[in-house]
Amino acid sequence: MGLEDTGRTHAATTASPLGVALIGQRFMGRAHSNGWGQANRFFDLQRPIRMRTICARNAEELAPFAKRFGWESWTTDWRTIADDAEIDLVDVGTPNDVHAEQSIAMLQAGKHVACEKPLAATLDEARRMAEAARDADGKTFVWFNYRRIPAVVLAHQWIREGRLGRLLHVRARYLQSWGGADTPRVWRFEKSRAGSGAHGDLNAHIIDMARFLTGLSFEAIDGAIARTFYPERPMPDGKGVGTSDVDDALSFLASMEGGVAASFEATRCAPGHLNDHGIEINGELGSLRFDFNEMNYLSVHEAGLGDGTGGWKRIAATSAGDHAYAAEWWPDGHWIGYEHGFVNMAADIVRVLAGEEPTVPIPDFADAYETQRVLEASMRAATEHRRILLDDVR
Ligand code: SOE
Repeated sequence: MGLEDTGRTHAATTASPLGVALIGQRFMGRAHSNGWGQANRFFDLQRPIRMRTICARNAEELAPFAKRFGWESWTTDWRTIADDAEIDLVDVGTPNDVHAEQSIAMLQAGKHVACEKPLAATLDEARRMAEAARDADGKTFVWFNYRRIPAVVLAHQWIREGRLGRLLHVRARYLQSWGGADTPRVWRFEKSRAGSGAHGDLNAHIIDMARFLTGLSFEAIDGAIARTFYPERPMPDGKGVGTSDVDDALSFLASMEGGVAASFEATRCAPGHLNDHGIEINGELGSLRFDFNEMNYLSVHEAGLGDGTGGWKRIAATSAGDHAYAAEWWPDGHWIGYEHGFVNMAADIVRVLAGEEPTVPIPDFADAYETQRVLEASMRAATEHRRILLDDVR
């Protein structure tokens, strides 16, 4: 896209608005609110998004939050959302232990549901959510937001076109640094609320990414190691210490369909790795590498160039016409960031609800349940110190 092509005008739509409610107001509340608001501005959508209600527990913070992000109203009682006929879709952006209760209630009330990842705190809850989705009229979506980065979409396309040939090897990591000894014992360190630690929070993303990019399922977890480095942490109110009973790091080796050998690592205790995740996929004809810290690029290597011109190529995935979502944003080479994944996802959700195809598939509850099975299997492999077959985890 040339510079003169920016500032596109958007076609006015007369279709009925899609009424959205969001439950949750913290980090994901901000990311999702921004997603719904910006999607209206940057994408030509068949149905405009109406940001009807935001729900969270802290009334004092909620009113200014609603105003700032453009929500029409707010409530501290999430159950009232089920009765609001103006709401078509409920976005569940709460801690993991309430995903099941809230999502199932909303599906039973006839709403579409977009739930934050991981799908649930436990496999049982995830299974109940997938079953409720199967029996409901509403559609479901899970916020694996990194699928919606243009360079990731390009990787998906590259593999679908067979450019890597037979896939052989996957290597994925998700490292963060915020979980050191001084980090307060917030809900993310309570097993009863989060389900697991770095595993469900971070491995969930790269498991989804591996499944999405390769299109292959997991067959076995061949070995895993989980560690809780800090079993006690200072309480958030400053009064004493509390138990942290989740993993601070979990790494595992897996067999995927077709004999693909895969490795995954997650920790929140890697100083200097602020939000460092990436995936490498190696096949018979070539390799590719995505690194979030260079999220506008996809690195690719095509094997077989034996004339001395081989090597890695970095593709800037920012060109309208060639790269997903690029036409909606800025001219070529004007980078996008973390928040754009959420905006792109909000737009794709509206497309699906208007009967259109999303840019690339959005995981629904059935799909995210498959990721949850891999989470469960690898946690079992770590705690039972043995190989776990995915067929035994349902
Ligand atoms: C915290 O570790 C966190 O916000 C995750 O929960 C998100 O899913 C990840 O994208 C960024 O880090």
